[in-house]
Amino acid sequence: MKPRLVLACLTTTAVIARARAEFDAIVLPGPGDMTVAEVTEAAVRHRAEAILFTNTLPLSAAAIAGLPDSVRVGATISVGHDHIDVAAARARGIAVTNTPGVLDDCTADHAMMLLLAAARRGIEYDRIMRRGWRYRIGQGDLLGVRVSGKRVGILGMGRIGQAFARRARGFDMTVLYHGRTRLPPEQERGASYFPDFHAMLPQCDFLSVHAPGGAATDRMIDARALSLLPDGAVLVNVARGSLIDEDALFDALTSGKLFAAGLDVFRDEPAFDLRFAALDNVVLSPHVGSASRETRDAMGFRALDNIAAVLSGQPAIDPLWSM
Ligand code: 8YV
Repeated sequence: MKPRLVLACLTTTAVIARARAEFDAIVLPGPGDMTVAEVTEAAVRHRAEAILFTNTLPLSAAAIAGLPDSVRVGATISVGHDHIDVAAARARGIAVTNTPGVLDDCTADHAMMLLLAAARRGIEYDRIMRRGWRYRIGQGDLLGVRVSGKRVGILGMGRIGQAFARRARGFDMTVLYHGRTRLPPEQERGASYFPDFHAMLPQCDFLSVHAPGGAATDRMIDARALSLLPDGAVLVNVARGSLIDEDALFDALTSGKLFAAGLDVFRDEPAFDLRFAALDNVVLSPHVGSASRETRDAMGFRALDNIAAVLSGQPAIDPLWSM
């Protein structure tokens, strides 16, 4: 008999096919990801042993308490796990896993795309073309800011931050970083470490956010932090919207303090703050940092590998808690 799985999120055809081949899988029926109530109902009805989901499912302590005893593992198709109460899962003995490593390059690519588009006004230029152009643009009109050779601060120098640093070096940028701990030299690769986040900010022409969400980093980028950046800086966030005070960011973008921002993540998703959509100096994307075909397949497969490991009595590959 195949193990029983609730597939709670929309994912790629290849991942769904593998889930169906290897598991007795309940595949979500609707057009969207399952809600907590739907997951609970499906898990009870199906006596599910595993749940495959992503960050659209808030697995709070209450949600975990509502799961049937049959559930042994929950695998999120994401590296971020701020949507999961890991302590509550641990208390119930439910293994929880994420998908680190496989999405670093694509997420870093996306951050660089947003940085370049924000600095060089990619969206505004595209809009001019789609409206037919046909007027003169003077040498001094519609100017962006130079990227090459500038200083970029990286908040959160984990795997994705380091992948972003590699790209920044390709643009001859000077890399500064802040994180909880200093990296060993072979990972730091010449980047300057700032144990004090605020001390780094005045030196950042660009600031790119790659730290985890959650209470410890909530609103790290607030009005004070933004005021410490040089005038005309550019902010990029592909990590979590919770790291930013969005009112303060809106003020910094409209006052001219920031030249531009590139935002992939928001405090409320998908109901993001529509004030940002009205600003020409903001490049927006709908939380798609990892959204290449190859990477989304790799993330889904990694999550299935984790489930298969746990259900066969092996240790999880990417456990969020361990014995
Ligand atoms: C999303 C992410 O999970 O891995 C993460 O933590 O934020 C992303 O990869 C993915 O976009 C699905 O929402």
